[in-house]
Amino acid sequence: MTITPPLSERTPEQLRAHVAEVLTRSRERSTALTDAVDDDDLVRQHSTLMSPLVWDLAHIGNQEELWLVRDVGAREPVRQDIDELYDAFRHSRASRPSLPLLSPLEARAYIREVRDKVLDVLDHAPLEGRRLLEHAFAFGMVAQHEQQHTETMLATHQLRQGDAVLTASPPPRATTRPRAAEVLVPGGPFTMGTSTEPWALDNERPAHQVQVAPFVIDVAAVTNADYAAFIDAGGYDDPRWWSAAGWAHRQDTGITSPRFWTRIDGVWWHRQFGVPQPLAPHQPVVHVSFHEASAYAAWAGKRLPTEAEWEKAARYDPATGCSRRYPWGDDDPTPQHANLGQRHLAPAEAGAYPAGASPLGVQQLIGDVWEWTSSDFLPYPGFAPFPYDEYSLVFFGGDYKVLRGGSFGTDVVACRGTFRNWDHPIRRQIFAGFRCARDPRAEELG
Ligand code: AVJ
Ligand code: FE
Repeated sequence: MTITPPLSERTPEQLRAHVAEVLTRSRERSTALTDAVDDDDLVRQHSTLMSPLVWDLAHIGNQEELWLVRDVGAREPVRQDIDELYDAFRHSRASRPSLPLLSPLEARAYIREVRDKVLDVLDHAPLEGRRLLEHAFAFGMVAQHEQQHTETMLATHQLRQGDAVLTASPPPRATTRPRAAEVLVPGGPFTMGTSTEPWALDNERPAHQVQVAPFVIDVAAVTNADYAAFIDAGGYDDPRWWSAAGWAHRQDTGITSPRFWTRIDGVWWHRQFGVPQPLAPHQPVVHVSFHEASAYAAWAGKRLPTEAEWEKAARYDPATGCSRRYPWGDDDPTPQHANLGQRHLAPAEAGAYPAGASPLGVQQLIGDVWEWTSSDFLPYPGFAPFPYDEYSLVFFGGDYKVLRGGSFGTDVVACRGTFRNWDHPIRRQIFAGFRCARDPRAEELG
């Protein structure tokens, strides 16, 4: 294994090599996800929640063109005429199939032409002088953007009807049973967010101190078996466990189980990327809304963690009082640490990544499933939009809950201990699960 210095200490040559590597990896994945289906499938809308896959593909290229060809590279536009079509704020996802989009052939040619120019820009751009260029931030932002859309495309694949087209090895099994089901996280100050992580996005900044009261958090995410027990206990029919908005949503939609679940002769099955599977009891539950997560937690006598609690569980090192980059330390994730990057097409069971545990013993905070928190998506004190308002600013204060930690479908480049995701509390198509927390009992504080 080669030891590479942190991004902030790399030479321009090392940064350029790293950028080329992450851009290549993201393009291999978007190519694989779009080559896996035929053209008819690429232009079709598999769900009104999602864009046609061919829209994501050209949108990836258009963002890359805007930031790296035109802004950083100061080159002539490749296709200025299509900016409007691929502006996510101009057209709802539901309306995108009826737009005069680039065909699959045109979209592939377009993103290739943009990428060729970008690799040339990468060779020549100074990696200093502008905040956008420092530590190659703009390149890192574009690579993260492509990987965010590959996860979106993976969610589209999960919604797609028809035969399975994606394959991957099954996730690892648990090698250890966690020592305890819960851990106590001590109260006191904690540094949340970052001012030093070079590729952190605007909403993760700046680092700031928060006071977090002592709390107890589950070592593992809620599993399919745990969640099935909630269903069997009548959890979906008991308004006591649901918030007013959650209960209204449950009544309006008639939901009685996570998305993609069906019960056949008393046995639960779920469909994963076109393959019906008997429910794996020890894997984290996935495809539940914030409302379902909150109802489960209430039924279990617990609650969801706040965003600050989640991040303290993930980053706080009681030995030093400092915040780590990841639960296991400051090293970038490896396949031993976490289930990331679509290496597998499912979350791994609780206990499968002991090397990824936090100092306090909390497991699998990174990877497997995005974890709903109880927090609204709001700016940190001192937030400044960068480099554009539409990444974060326009979403603050909306009807969004924060999710943390990344899923099996999140690439390493788009996953950090500080990374913040958000979605509407009713959404279930994302790879979201949750873990529970609670206030400590008096005798636990002693
Ligand atoms: C951070 C995942 C909520 O996909 O809507 C992609 C990321 N922003 N293109 C999204 C994003 C612009 C964003 N999320
Ligand atoms: Fe986008």
